Amino acid sequence: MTREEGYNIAIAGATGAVGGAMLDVLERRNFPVKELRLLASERSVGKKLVFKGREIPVQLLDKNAFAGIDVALFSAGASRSLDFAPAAAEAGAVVVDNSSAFRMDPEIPLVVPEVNAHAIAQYTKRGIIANPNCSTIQMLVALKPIYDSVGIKRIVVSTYQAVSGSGANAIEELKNQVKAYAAGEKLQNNVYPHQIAFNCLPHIDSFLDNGYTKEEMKMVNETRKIFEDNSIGVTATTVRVPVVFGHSESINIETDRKISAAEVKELMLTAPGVKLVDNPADNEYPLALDSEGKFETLVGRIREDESIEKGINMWVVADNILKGAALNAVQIAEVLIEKYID
Ligand code: NAP
Ligand code: 3JN
Repeated sequence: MTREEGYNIAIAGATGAVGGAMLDVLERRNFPVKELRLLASERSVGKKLVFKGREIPVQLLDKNAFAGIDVALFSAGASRSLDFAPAAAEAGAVVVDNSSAFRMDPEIPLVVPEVNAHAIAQYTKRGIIANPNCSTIQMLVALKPIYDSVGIKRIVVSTYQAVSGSGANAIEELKNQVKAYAAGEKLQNNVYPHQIAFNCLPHIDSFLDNGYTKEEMKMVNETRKIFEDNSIGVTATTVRVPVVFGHSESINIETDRKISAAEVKELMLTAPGVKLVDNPADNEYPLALDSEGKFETLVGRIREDESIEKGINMWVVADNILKGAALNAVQIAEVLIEKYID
């Protein structure tokens, strides 16, 4: 990092759940911000958001909003990314995009800094870097040290995803349903096709012809791209659960070479971005409630899969809005200013 006075940062979608978390993460990590430009729809123009105790008015997200910007963090949905990210890159900003719009584009790097920071160098092709889906990010933070140590042949993952992954309306829906249930009133649902309170919905994003959901196939395809390994088998079942923050994942892997549970625990102790929480004797294991507000991915319940020769089971939890979205994007920006832009 060379620029002492800081960098000009834009947040597209600043008024949203992820955009708001980006503001917090920039502040918590003391990112060297010179100008912060907050962008959203017409609905929010003039509204003020607070950064480091200072009120900043929201401006309109349009193609002319990026002059002089060094890094543009996008979290305004995939269609806004398709409409405006190329214009931001054209104006000279490096875009870090949180949506699925560019993730599988071969010219655009898809990055989890703890896993494949080297891929950031490819940003020069299009001026855009994609942030993976939240469920992929936390899974790969936990699996990368095992992948490097003994190789991974196959991953079987089931997710337990918090409602905050569907935005602020979904959090309201869960809370309102819990209140209505307690009051003995009729429960209303608009965001989800079924009641989410006291329920589990094996349905995240839309269904595809192969019977999987888009969310499930994001985990398959993004894992292969990030590990640069098209031979790795991945099968996912993604489930929405009545939790507000923190995605949990039950992960089963088949490794190329045998690894013991003790060796996996040892690897997790030094794995970047990981906190080992694995002391079942004292009822200590990763919990969604404990992940809220944390930067680390919590890993526990590590044990050998006794049904196969070379298998491991683990339970992986992270704050889906932080490591799953805002934090990962800011970490990418940190690498950009440290290594690539001055
Ligand atoms: P949200 O709370 O609904 O916020 C959406 C943001 O986009 C708001 O700032 C909104 O501005 C802005 N926006 C919407 N339509 C716009 C338009 N036509 N022009 C300009 N701005 C517009 O949603 P969120 O939960 O923060 O998620 C936002 C996006 O982030 C998602 O759609 C997804 O692509 C991505 N995301 C990624 C992950 C991940 O797994 N990495 C996780 C969650 C979300 P107004 O307030 O003015 O409407
Ligand atoms: O549902 C979740 O827990 C994560 C949601 C992610 C999401 C929500 C709306 C649109 C995405 C994503 O990041 O894959 C998108 C999208 O950009 O496709």
